[in-house]
Amino acid sequence: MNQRLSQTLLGAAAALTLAAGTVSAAEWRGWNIHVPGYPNTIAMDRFAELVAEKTGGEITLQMFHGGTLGSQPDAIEQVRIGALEIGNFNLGPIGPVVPEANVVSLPFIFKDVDHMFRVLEGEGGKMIAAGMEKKGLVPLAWYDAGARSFYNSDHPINSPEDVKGLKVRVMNNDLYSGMIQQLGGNPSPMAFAEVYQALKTHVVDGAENNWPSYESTGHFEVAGFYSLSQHLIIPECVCINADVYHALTPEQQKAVREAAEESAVLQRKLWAEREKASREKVEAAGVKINLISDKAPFQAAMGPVYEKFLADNPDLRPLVELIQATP
Ligand code: GTR
Repeated sequence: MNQRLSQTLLGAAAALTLAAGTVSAAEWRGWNIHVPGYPNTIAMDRFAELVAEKTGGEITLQMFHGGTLGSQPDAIEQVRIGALEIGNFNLGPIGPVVPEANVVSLPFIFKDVDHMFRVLEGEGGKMIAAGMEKKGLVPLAWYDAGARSFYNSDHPINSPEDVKGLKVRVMNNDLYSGMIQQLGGNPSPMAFAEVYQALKTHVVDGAENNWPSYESTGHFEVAGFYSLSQHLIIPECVCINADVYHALTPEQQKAVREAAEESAVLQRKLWAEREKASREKVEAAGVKINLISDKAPFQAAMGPVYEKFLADNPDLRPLVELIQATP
């Protein structure tokens, strides 16, 4: 073979390899809001490893933690339009975009975390997933985010009267603003990353979250009264852009789903451990924790929140009733 011909052949082979490489290897980027060591952070890193393993390296996922790629509402938008492929989202900020997913943000709708998972694993979960998919998000698996309770820098909350006049940070979702208003407080929708400073400088008096987030953000250092209202139990998802998901081969879809489900098993185990550890840590730091012996007045105050939601979304009444009827 003369030199020119062999060079041409080599060039062609290189071009083919390159082309094959670009066609079959996808590089995804994923968003997560939490810090290193947080259950979701560890589980999303495991998800990334499993995606690579199970697709034989056809797909790789680079995770960006700590909200470095933007706030949660922005990241949800980015995954919807395909600027990012993957996100580990809380269904709270998804609610304003996906009415079906907003049902989980009705205060006190779930009896406890197990009830929430029973709903998600049944017909309710299918309806929520279908709603999300219509808006460009496919949930691959559900993560645990425990129950959210109120905390503030002023006094323990035992009854709705104790919320009166308090400025409380909420996630961006009108349901949460309505919830605080019904309790007589002033809601302040704000990005997660801004809450520590806002509490510290008394721009807000309080906020609400689960044990691990209350602890990992340092909010307990600046808002030392944690009152166990457990008013919201909101699931989180490993979500993928719908177009990206549907462009995968059936084998790849299976691999990616299995990877997400396996990461969820890990997340739920780590979550249970971290809830305990976080509570112990804030208790040792001097946080005053109080149980609320009677939650009925809080629940009763939510009547108008439910009524408005159902008036705005009459077609979601069956889903709300399905959840309430799920044992
Ligand atoms: C956390 C949740 C985050 C974010 C945050 C918040 O519990 O895991 O996704 O929603 O709460 O309050 O903004």
